Amino acid sequence: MPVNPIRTRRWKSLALTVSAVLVGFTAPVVASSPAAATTTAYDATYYKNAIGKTGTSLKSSLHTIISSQSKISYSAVWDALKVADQDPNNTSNVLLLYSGASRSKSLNGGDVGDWNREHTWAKSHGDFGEVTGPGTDLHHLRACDVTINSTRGNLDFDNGGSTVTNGGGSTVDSDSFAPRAADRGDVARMILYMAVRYEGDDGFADLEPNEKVGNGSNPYMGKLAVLKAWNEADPPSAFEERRNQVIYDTYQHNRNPFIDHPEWVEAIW
Ligand SMILES: [Ca+2]
Ligand SMILES: [Ca+2]
Repeated sequence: MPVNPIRTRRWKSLALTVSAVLVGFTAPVVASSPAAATTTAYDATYYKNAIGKTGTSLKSSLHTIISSQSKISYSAVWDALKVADQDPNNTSNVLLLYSGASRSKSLNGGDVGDWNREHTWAKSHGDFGEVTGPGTDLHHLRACDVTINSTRGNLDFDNGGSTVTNGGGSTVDSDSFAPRAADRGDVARMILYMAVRYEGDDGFADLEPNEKVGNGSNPYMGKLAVLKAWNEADPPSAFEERRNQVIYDTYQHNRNPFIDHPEWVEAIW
């Protein structure tokens, strides 16, 4: 079910084509369109102070907007994920990040075959752990198969590697992990939410994307260029938009701006 009924999209490439014709030459054919410019039901309210901005000005405005939030404990994350990550085709199940598997909500735990709480921004990258804050922020916490969560570990994100068993098409090598195609945009938007939300002004590290793998315990996550491409290739789905709305309405009362406005990724980075 669409979350924002008045949400509309128009393609930047169309606008570029029109302007190119106006100045008298033919626009080149682009291989892949940039993320669609969007309008949402929240532009006149929640995002009012960010609309029209770009670059560091946009990032700063969004940081202020999304930093106003409620926070939940790590133990409360279990039940929140049972709501936020619910399988749209089976209300008894959650959908698992990276693999796309559907699994009973009751199988939360730490054993093989269970699902647990994946920190998409690995908690070692900035050492925020599981105390209330970035370690319990639902916008990057996702239900995930225990074994696949362990395979991902704290690896940075990049293309390539060998196929992960039961990973839905996810791949891994010694220094990076790539989710299945349908989760790549989700991961990019979660990582970039964290970069905007956490700026080092609230007792936690300033989280930022960079172009590296092997970031280890540094408060960085790579690779930015790959995450940007994933944001373009896998736009927000109904599942992702519902999840954003559930977190906003019920738990944290803040939003992931990149699910509402995926074109803001390019506007900032
Ligand atoms: Ca997706
Ligand atoms: Ca940051």
